[in-house]
Amino acid sequence: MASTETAPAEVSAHLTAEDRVGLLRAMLLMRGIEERAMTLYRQGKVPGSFYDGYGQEAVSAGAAWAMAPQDRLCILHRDLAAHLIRGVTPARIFAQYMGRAGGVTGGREGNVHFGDRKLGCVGMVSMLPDMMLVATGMAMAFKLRGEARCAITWFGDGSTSRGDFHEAMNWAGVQRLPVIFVLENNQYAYSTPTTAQFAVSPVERAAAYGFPGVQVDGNDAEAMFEATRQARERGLAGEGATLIEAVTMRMHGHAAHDDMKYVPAEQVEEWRAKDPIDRQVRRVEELGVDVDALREEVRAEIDAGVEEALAMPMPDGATARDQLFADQEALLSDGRGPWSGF
Ligand SMILES: Cc1ncc(C[n+]2csc(CCOP(=O)(O)OP(=O)(O)O)c2C)c(N)n1
Repeated sequence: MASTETAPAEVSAHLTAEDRVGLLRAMLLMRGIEERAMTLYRQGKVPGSFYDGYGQEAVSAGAAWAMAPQDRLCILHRDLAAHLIRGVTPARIFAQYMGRAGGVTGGREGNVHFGDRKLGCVGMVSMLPDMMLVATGMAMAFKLRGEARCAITWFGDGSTSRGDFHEAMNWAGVQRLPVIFVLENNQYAYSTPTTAQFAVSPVERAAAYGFPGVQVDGNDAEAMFEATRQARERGLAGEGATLIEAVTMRMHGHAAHDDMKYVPAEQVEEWRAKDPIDRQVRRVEELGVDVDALREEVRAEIDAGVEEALAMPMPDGATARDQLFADQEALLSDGRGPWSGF
């Protein structure tokens, strides 16, 4: 029976102390990398604009932590922690931002549009929210092949007003697909507030398509983990899709060029007090972990990553047309055993 639920706030029994520190580490890395990238952007080293997920780190970290290697992730531009958790290194990310040869796409895509197939991540499609359809299609393939795998994707509140959102939700519901939809409700779609976006809480829409919608504190990495873990279990048990509404706040402008003057200052201050990293720091400190040392370790990793990326060459123009189309033979024989290709 479809329902709308609120996820429990208590600590997940499925997280070890190491996991809890790992979640904090991933969020610190995400924030540190994006802050450094903004500086590189202002120095003219990152072409295009720059988009970040400041204040939303728990949404991608918590959800990605619940996924297994054989699962597939359609990651959006505000979800860097998911790439990090899958194993993309800071150096490759900085190189991607700067369009260098060593970036994930080797300079072939927009700076935040990337995905390393070998790590189970799909290159981002910019037309929002088409990644919902891609994730749904992958889940359909898993079901048809009888594979115990799940697909997950993230998208914003603005995306819920598009037809593709409803198409993906409908097909996932009709087919009871192992797919997890993470609605990153960060209160604004560019300058449009949610009050101008939907007349009902979007999480309630899941019921209309025959699967549960769960509202989660999106600034709580552990709650995000637990909600996603449960959604994944449902998917693998053949019980179908789940919509997770992660309630959070976009703490920076839409992109580097946007000063978000349209957001009331009190709203930003209110959410600053709910910072997802501060929250995880408090928990991890209770475990007796030296968070200053962890911050130092993360900073050193970022410094080394920037240095490595800055030393990389720009791509060779002669390779510009390489890797634009799938080579099916290579995809099916890339040595990843049963999870070759997607
Ligand atoms: C189909 C489509 N229309 C317009 C855009 C341009 N665009 C990029 S991001 C964005 C706002 C998205 O808002 P939301 O889905 O809430 O995500 P957020 O940026 O808040 O994370 C728009 C309109 C797009 N990428 N795709």
